[in-house]
Amino acid sequence: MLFAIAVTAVLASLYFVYPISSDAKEEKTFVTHTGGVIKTSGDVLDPLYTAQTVEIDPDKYLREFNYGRTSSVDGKTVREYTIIAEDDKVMEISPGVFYNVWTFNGTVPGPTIRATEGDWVKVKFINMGSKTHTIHFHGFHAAEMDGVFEPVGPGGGQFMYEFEAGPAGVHPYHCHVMPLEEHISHGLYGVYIVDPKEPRPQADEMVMVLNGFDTDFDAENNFYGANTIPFYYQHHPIQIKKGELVRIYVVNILEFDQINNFHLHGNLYHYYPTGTYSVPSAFTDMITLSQGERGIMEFTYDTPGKFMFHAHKTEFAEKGWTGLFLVQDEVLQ
Ligand SMILES: [Cu+2]
Repeated sequence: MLFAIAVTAVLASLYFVYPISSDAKEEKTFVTHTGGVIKTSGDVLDPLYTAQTVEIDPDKYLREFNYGRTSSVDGKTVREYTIIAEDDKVMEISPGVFYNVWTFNGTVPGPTIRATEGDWVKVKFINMGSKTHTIHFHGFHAAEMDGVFEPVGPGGGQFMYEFEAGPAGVHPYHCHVMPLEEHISHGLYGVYIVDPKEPRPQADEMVMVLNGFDTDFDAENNFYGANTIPFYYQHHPIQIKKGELVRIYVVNILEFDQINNFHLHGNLYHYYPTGTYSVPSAFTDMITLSQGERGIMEFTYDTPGKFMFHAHKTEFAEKGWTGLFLVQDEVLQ
């Protein structure tokens, strides 16, 4: 009897050490916010990325600023950029998920255009797509530079957008051709930063565009992310330094959903709506943004470690909009 109890106890303990794993790959069912049912083993919803599987590189995009070709005319700084639209590329936006992205300069989002308030900005737009496209910049410009009533035809059509940079802040740009929802959701957008004449304090600066993809064309996003690739910064934490000011230019361009948000763990940030205020409007760990809303976040971590950032709309986080900051000690000099 004692022997039987001992054997049972040993077997029971083995069960907990070596749990039966036959259901590890079992498909789980998720119900989306509009009632759609998704079945997945988790391989798609929480993928592991390798460099080989990423055609759009969120690490490169994060801290890459395009200041244009710079010259001086009558004492005024002129910055010239070239943006080329295409709409025939199919890219792997998540392992095994291929999607027809529409791109500015070959990526989603397009390049981050950066100038200083008062600079003269010239953007040569070339439409190499098969559909009509434009660029509509937010910010100050003349009516004929609005990218709404000046359609640029496919197959090499061109337009020169020219305006004085302003106001200082963070602004989106995007195609403004109908159906707008289709042109934006496929990826024709980017960020336009205008620095104030008196520069902001030195900081580790980065750009985060909150976006998503409707990969089954039901007017509902299947994936969410910061800078396009779902779960990317979860698997590739963004390294920042303890004690260093971090400044994030955040833009919500998400189509189909009413809101998006940005929650930071273990810390709070100063938030400057549209980046046009010189004093923050909030000291918070979460902001909520509708489509086109944007701002500047500033924060510093005083302790090393891993800290999450993600949409506090849980569904978005679970479908890709989540990441990590890896706070490291200062490098000793
Ligand atoms: Cu377009």
